[in-house]
Parts: sequence; C-alpha cells; structure tokens
Amino acid sequence: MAEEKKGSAKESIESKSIDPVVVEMLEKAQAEGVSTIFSRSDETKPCPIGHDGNCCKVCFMGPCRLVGKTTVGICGATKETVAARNLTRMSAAGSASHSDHGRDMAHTLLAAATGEAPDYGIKDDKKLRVVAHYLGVPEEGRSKEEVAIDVAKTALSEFGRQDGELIYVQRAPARRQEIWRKLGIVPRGIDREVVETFHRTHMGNDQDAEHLLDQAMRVALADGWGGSMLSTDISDILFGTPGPVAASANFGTLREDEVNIVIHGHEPSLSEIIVAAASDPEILDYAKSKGAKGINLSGICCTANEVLMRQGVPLLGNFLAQELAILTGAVEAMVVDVQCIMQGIVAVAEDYHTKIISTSRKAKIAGAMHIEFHEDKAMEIAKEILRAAIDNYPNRGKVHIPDVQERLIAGFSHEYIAYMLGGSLRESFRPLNDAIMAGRIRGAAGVVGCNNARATHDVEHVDIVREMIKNDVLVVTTGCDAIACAKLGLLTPEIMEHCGPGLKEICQTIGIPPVLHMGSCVDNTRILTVVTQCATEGGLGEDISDLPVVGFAPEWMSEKAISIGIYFVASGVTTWMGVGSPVLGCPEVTKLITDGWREKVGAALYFEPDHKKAVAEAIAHIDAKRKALKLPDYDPTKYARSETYFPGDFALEKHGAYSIR
Ligand code: MSK
Repeated sequence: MAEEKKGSAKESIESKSIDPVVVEMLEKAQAEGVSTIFSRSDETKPCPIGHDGNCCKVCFMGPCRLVGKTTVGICGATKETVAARNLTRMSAAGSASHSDHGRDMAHTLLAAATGEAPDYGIKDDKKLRVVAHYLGVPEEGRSKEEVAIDVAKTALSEFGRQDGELIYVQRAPARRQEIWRKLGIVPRGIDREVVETFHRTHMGNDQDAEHLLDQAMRVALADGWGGSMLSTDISDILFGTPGPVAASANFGTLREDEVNIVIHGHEPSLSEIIVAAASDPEILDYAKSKGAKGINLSGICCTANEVLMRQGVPLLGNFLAQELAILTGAVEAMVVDVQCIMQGIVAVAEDYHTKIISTSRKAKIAGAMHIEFHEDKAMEIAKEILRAAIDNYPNRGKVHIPDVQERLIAGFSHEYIAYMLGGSLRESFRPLNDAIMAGRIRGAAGVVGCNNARATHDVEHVDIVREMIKNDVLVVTTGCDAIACAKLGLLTPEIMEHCGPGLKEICQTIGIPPVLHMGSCVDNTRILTVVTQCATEGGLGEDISDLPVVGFAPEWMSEKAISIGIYFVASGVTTWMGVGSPVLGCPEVTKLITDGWREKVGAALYFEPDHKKAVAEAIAHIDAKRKALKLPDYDPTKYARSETYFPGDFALEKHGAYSIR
C-alpha cells in the first residue's frame, strides 16, 4: 500500500512537466518538504467565478459574483460589461508593464548619449539611424550622440503624447492603418491609452462590452506598436541588434566550482552591465579569493532571452523554474529586476543559501536584499551585486545540479532574417514570400508566452511547435516558449529532420533552423515587423490579415500575454491562447472577440485549452488564407519526403526524450 502511494506520488510529479530537470527538482522539493508553485497549485484551486470573468471588484460595494440567479452586480452591471471590463483592464496592465519597460530604455539611451550614464554606449549606430528615420529625427551629418538624444526625447514624448497618432503606427501596412482609423482605435499616446482604459473601467463609466473591447485593442496597440516596439529598438541601439548565437540551456549549465549568479526579470539595462562586470579581472580575482574558479551567469525569463541573444549567456529555465533553481543549492544569488518574479523565491531561499537581490525601485520584495540599481552608477552597483553574490559562495551546502543541458541557436532579429534571406546587398523578405507562395512553406506561426502552473509545464509549447514544423509551418518564438524550445532541443539545426519536406528544403537552402528564437516578450514586436514586411513585399495580399500566419500563447498567465494576444489580433493575426478563457462565463464577450473581431480587424482571439484542437484550427486557418490568396494548395508530396514526416499522432513523448547530454 505504501509502495503504491509512493508510486502514485512519483507519477503525479512526472505529470507536472515535460522537462526532466523540473521533474528531478520537484522530487527533491517533495523529499525536502519545500513548497513550490507546483505544490501550491495543487493546494489552491482558482476561484471559478473570477476565473471565468464573472467577478466584478471595481468598487467596494462588491465584489459581486455573477453566478446562478445573480446575473447583474448590485449597480446593475451585466455579465457582458463585467467580463469585457476585466479583459480590457488586463490588456491595459500588460500594455503598461511592457511600455514602462520601454520608457526606461528611452531614459537609459538619453542618459547614455548625454554622458550621464557613462557605463552605457551606443552599440548599433546603423540601427540608431534607422530608428531616427522612423521617428522623423534628422541624422545626416550628426554625431551618434546628437541623434540618440533626439531619438530618446522623441521616444519619451510618445508616452506623453495627448493626441494624433503614435508615430510607429506608420510602420504598419497602409491597409491596416486604414482599418484602425476607421474603427477609431489608433493609439494616441502610450500613457494616455493606459490611463483612459483605467478611467473607462472605473465604476460607472464605459458599460458597452463592444465599446470596451475596442479600447482593449487600442491600449494593446499602444504596447505592440508603441512601448514594446520602442523598447526593442532602443535595446538594439544600446546593446546591439542580435544575430545568431550558439549557447546552451537548462540546469546543467550551472557550475559546481564557480559562483553561480542567476539574472531574472526583463530589462537588459541591468543584466548587460552585470555580464560586463562579471568579466572584470578585479571581480574574478575576488571570486577566486573566496575559493571559486570563476563566475557563471545564467538567466531566467526574458532577461535570459535578452542576454542570450546578445551575449550568449545560457538559459537556465523559464518562468516555472525560478524556485527550482534555488533548490540546487548551487545558486549564490538570484538578481531580479521587474516582472514575472514570484514572491515564493524568497521563502524557498530561506531553506538554502541563495541571496535574492532585488534591484528595481519599482519592485521591492519583502525578505529580499535590496541593492537599488541606477543607470548613472551602473557598473559600480553591478560590482556591488556581484560581490554580495561572491561573499555568499563559502556559505554553500550540498549541491545538486541535474546533469542535463541542451545546445541551441538563438538571436534571429528581423534584421538578421532579412539579411539571411537576401544577403548583405539585397536584404529582403522576397525569398520567404516566394517559398510561401510556392507552397514549400505552408505558412508561419508565432508561438510565444509564459508558463502556467495550471498546465503541464512546457508540454503545449513543445507539442505545438513540433506539430507546426512537421506541417511545413515556419515557427518564430519568444519569451518562455522560446526557453521551452531551447531546453527541449527545438532550437538546434538537427530539428530540421522533424520538419515537413518543403520547410526542410528551405531551411537547408538558406541555412536557418525551422524554429527561430526572436527574443523576449517585448520582442514580439519583431514578429510584427516580419509580418508587415511579408505583407508589403508583394504576392501575399496587402495586409497582415491576408497572410497565412497564426499566433499561439499556449501556456499564458500574465496580463502582458493578454496585451500581446490582443495586439497580434488587432494587427491581423488570428491567435490561440491556451489554458482557459478569462471570459468563459460570458458567451457574448467570447463572440465579440472571435466573430466580432474577425469582422472588425480580420482576425480572432480564441481561448482554447485543448492545444490539439487549437493546432488543427490554426492549420485550417492557414490553408483558408492560402486559398483566399489563390495560392496553390499545400501539397507536401511535391517535395522530397523527410523520413519523419507525419510520423503519426503527435502523442506526448516521454520526458527526457529530447535531452542530448
Ligand atoms: S517572462 S511574461 S512568464 S513569457 Fe517574459 Fe515568461 Fe510570460 Fe513572464
């Protein structure tokens, strides 16, 4: 009986993740009685009323729970109003987070250019001048510092703009801009849309569900074509536009004989300086003086993607791995800035020696050591952080580092994709469009977003990506999906063997992998740029919504993911979000964001917990778009068959099957 119980506990842990490292660390957590997000998600069930969008808590007469015979709140608010208002607020919170990140990057650029932040420079002059052109900043005959000051000031003014249109809206296809103007959803200023959304959704304001949802699109567009796009551009100017980089992923990248420092969060302004400071001879000597052989950096969440793309720093794990990294006993410090940082890491760290070091003036965590980061003293503060981590090395106890890591190639900015397709003299998306038109590539999918403890960790990310490439659909990935792909071997050239024959042929000819890592959450705007260039290149219609492309956020959890999903849709990309629907309790709102948005913006937002169904619908959508464009029917038999093509039902492979070490 006891054996049976043990067996079922083991099975229950194995069902939590497809990543063998996560399973191994969860077994350790269970043996040591450590609470993690995985165990807490078993203990705490979501409130079914709020989960389905039927709870209104925008005033203190509630919360009103609209269930059973109660169909309106005490103020009379209907289910439609409440569900639409909740979703619109999520969109605004996500847009605010991404955009505030973008604002910080603009401030850093300004301080770098004026000399107030001497540890930063302008690494990509070419990109600076391209961005200057987009923003209408004169650049000819001017120094990069002069241009950068005006670029930063113009970017900052986009946040406070009161009317007119965000400048970057002009980067969208002309047809798309017309749709937005006709609907009155062109974002004016970034901050204005966020503030207005919270005003509109305050008690007693906007109460028409469709009208509210228009604002959900407008505030999300302020993120995608505003705050996030500026963030990506300015990060490239400051730290370099990414190009392909080889690295590795998973806990096997931790070092037993070095000081392990995990950088976690989102903004590259801190992590880039930490990478630079970690190679300073003075800091390395200090580490050696404490008995360590060196300093080993690795990343979690989107900070990881940022420093991977530009510096080749290994990916330690995605969102759900943050507590588990501490359980290795090998992490001297986890340095965090903003977004996706679970408060639970502090409690886990109490049982081990890891120091949690918070750094942002916007994100203090009770129980963590706080070393506030300021760009004007960036290197000095980065060294202080590193010294604190090094001082902790002698406090290490027993370590347990799973011997699993995977190779990967990342760093596919849209600039690099254009260069790769057309060569340095003819950077172009023409070859990609031609391959789609000929049917070698059936279409493209952006697979992005978080982990969610309510879903089996990484399974849906990996299954969807595998199924897409198997069906000749090129995949671009960002965020925690990209990290899942990295850990589970989908970012290697060898994965080409699992592609459909047409995609395989194109990847072999051009020399690209079929799954392209494009960066962090804010870098989803690189995907907007790619689809815009495909739409305007010719042969695939005139607008993003004409293209045979789809979006997925299979394991989404954050409000930022809602904003991304909505700006994808408002830009014309039909998108499937997994796990469950935050508006499930209101079929009218579900209809508005599917059929209603398809009519308005040519794309729909689906919340579909069954990822196999989502895949089937997405492929049917791609084929329907091909048909509408009068492209030849997709026919894989026209191209050389790869051995693994359609190997049968894409049943879940046993975890560990992907590890190469
Ligand atoms: S980190 S927003 S869990 S992708 Fe950008 Fe991952 Fe989602 Fe955070």
